[in-house]
Amino acid sequence: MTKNKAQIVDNIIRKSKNIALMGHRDGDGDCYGAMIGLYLSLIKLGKNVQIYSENDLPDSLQFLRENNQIIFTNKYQEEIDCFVILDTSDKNIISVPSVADKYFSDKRVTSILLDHHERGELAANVDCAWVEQKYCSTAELVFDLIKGMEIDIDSEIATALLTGIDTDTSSFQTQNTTSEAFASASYLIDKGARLYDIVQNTYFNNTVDSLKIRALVIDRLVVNRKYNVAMSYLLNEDFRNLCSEEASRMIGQANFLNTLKSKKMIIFMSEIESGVVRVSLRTRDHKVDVSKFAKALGGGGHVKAAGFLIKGHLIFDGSVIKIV
Ligand SMILES: [Mn+2]
Repeated sequence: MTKNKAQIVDNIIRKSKNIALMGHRDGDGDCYGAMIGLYLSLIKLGKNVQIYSENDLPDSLQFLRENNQIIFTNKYQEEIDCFVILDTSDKNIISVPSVADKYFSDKRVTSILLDHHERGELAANVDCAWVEQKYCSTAELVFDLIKGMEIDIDSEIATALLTGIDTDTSSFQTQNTTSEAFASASYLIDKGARLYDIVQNTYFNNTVDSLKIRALVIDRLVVNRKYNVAMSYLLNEDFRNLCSEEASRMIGQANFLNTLKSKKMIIFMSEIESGVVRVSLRTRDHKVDVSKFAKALGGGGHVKAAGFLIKGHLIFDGSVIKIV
């Protein structure tokens, strides 16, 4: 299956001239790492490549463009003949939906999905969906793709792809850390991937503001003893005085809470913009599948890490956290 998909994607890419790449909203290390790794690889094949993103790279990932000139766009371009979506199978969280819709409805554009989340509705919308949950990260899938295409992996490509593998496994600690993930990482380090830079930029990057935000999250932590579920939250007003960079650290808060011992589930809620609450679910309990909750509530993700968005305002009335 992998071989066939890789071959099909290889063929589509070789036939295309102008390729657009797009990830999901609030892109993380895997989303941007996979996109930038693929971007640099396709440039080597002589393709014209655009990365679509609604935001610029977060500060913690700026090191990925230290030695190259990658510019993101959000403007529709008519000449695109191949559209690649990475790291999400959920149409609702795609980065620039207005442009994506145009490429989907354009018969001249061949669309490809590269993802390691549970197969979602996007898989049925594209011409070729290569979606496999065995990959720890989309970056690892892209690594297999470009290695199969015999593209020369230089230290910039290697660094971008290792960023995806390292961040999506929380530095090889999560359950999706396979021997293949280590083997891919080892290969990429041999190709010059800057592991030390990745770790310094993505894990040792707290600011005074981000630590104060964490203090709020810890202070608001409550445990529902009946269900053995721990919860915390951030209000929209908590973000108002902070730079947007801090708002992108919410996934980090959920992962941080997930270090709690013997809890069935972590629920972390944050009003990421006025009237939009992101709920992140985490578990380390082998019997719990949080993706089922997320899916039932219109979101998605993995067995151990998932989430969904709810329209409404987050309110804490002194005893109960409500979304109204
Ligand atoms: Mn990912």
